[in-house]
Amino acid sequence: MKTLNLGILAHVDAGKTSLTERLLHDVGVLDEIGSVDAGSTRTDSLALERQRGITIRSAVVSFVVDDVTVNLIDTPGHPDFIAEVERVLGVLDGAVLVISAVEGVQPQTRVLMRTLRRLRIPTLIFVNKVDRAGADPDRVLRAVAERLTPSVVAMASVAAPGTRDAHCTPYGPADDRFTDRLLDLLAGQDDALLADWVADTSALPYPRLGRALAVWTGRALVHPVFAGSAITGAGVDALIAGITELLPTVRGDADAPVSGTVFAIERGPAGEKIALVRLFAGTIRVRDRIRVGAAGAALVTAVRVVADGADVAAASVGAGHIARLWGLTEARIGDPVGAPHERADGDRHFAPPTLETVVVPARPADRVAAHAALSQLAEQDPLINLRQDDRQHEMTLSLYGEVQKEVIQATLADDFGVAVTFRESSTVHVERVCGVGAAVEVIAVAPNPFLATVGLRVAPAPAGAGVSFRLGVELGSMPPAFFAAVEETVHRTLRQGPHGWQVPDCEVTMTHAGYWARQSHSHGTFDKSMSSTAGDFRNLTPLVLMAALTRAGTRVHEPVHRFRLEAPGDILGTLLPALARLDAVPTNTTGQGTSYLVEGEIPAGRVHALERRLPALTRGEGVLETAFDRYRPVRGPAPTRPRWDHNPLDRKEYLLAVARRVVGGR
Ligand SMILES: Nc1nc2c(ncn2[C@@H]2O[C@H](COP(=O)(O)OP(=O)(O)OP(=O)(O)O)[C@@H](O)[C@H]2O)c(=O)[nH]1
Ligand SMILES: [Mg+2]
Repeated sequence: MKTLNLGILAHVDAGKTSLTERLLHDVGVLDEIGSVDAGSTRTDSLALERQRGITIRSAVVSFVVDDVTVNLIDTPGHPDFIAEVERVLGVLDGAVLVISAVEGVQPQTRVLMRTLRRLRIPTLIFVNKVDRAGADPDRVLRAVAERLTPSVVAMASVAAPGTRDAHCTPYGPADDRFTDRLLDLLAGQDDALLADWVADTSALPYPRLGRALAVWTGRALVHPVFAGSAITGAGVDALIAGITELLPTVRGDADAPVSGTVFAIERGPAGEKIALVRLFAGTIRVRDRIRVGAAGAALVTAVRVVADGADVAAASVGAGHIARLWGLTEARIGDPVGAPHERADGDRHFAPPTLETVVVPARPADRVAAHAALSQLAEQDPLINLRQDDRQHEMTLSLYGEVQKEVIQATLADDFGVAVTFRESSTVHVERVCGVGAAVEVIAVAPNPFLATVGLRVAPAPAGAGVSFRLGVELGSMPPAFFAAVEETVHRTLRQGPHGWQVPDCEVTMTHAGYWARQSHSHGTFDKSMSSTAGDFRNLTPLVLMAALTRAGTRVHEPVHRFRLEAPGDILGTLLPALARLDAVPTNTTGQGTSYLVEGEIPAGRVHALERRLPALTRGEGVLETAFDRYRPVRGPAPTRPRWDHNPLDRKEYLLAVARRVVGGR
């Protein structure tokens, strides 16, 4: 049996969950079709999802069409839950990108499509809601070609769009205009096809075009566009055929060594940890011991797979599939299972959270319980990045937005019985390195209190490049454990640069290294005052790195979103000054009949204020979409963030270390 792990992605409310439900129904898994509005769908199963009518967690369901098992992952569309999408990207063989025929291409759609194309994930586009008033599939198709990618071809025509009777007819071999469009698109990619066509312009048989379409769709260079309605079912047959015929299925080698990846963590009814694993190769059986991440081998105590819409116990799971595994108590999201797989890249695909907030338990006595509960949530959602301030004992979370905050608050109350409030969210800035800077501290040379020589040079790196650590000294000049301590500490220290913000991208080169070899007292015990330890390197590295960073100079940058705001035309005179007061800068304003479309940039920290004021500003008629765009240098004085961690620039701690060293015999 072939397998296809398929993600359904889209902007919020495009109809992903409704489409998932429709697909499950049309392939015969569900007799009764559930509805998002009634809170009865298969994939929006959390109580909160049902109450709010939005998807919060990704959910996996499964069905079989012909000889293909499709594991379908319904993802959330709200930008606050983009981390859920991030985690499933690494396990997808293909995707359906849903776009509403009414709202059209949104900033979030562009973010998703850009990422799907960059990762070369074969993607079909589905223009949904053709039955809803205002649906205009042709306009959406043009917007797709202009704003997402020109490499698209419409696969069906829509009659009576915008009415309950809207229906879709797939194009076929008899439709010359369709085959011409196909040929145009494919000949741009496929040299052999082009050569055959040039040789005989009338004789390319349709099956050949169909095969070429599948090949280039499979390479994520061409995107067939389907249309229909998740609610009426129009056009869904053609989409199902497209999924099985145009997206590449996998047949992993079940006899190869085990190789997979953990892409989600859940908790079972008894609080036990459940790892969702995509297996690329090999077979995992109950009672197998398998290696997970850095934690070593663990015993698999149970396996459950999704099959035909249900979650069932299984004795094993084979290559290509997705399973829930019990027993992997140390597993974390992103961990390789068995041998690492080439697709497990561990890279960030979307921007990190741009807000943070302090969590305050309603009753001070709940602090420990709140921390334990948040730690469990952080395990399921590593990007919330829970941390505790060493001094104030405050708990801080990173967030994508206010809806995520409300969801965390409700989850803590409902699932853990802990009531919390949040301080007002603040913006997470980043620091970018301006120039090149170097610093060095030499062993036994004052004021260096540590038994280590560390020299570091920092240099800027392009946005998104990450932190790279290189050795400018001989690898053999020191024990590997000391180099590892320096490298680890470099990454840790860069979480807070000179202004207290993360330095996400820079090049760090170790220019000097030195240590004192292990010495023993005459009676044979280890003499700490004469022998370097990894701790010396861990303590010295932040001091040297911060000195180098300060010399290189860093500039604080703030996150900015792109916004798209539709508003009634007559209020433009009051809207634009109001936007200016929120630091929003319109870059484009276009009239659309009686309404206006304003596009522009707004600092991430002002998005929530704009959302709050929108109803009053636009008589409740405004529609706002925003998505993270980039970081830009802050204007005016750079905001600083207090240190939550060991402070490498803290004079007092530094002097204490010197004193300890003196007392310790140096
Ligand atoms: N008329 C019409 N309404 C639809 C269609 N698909 C979805 N809807 C409605 O649109 C709303 C959102 O649908 P969902 O399926 O929850 O959308 P979603 O993309 O899963 O939303 P999130 O997961 O929260 O991003 C619901 O009220 C649906 O009933 C459609 O094809 N036609
Ligand atoms: Mg949904």
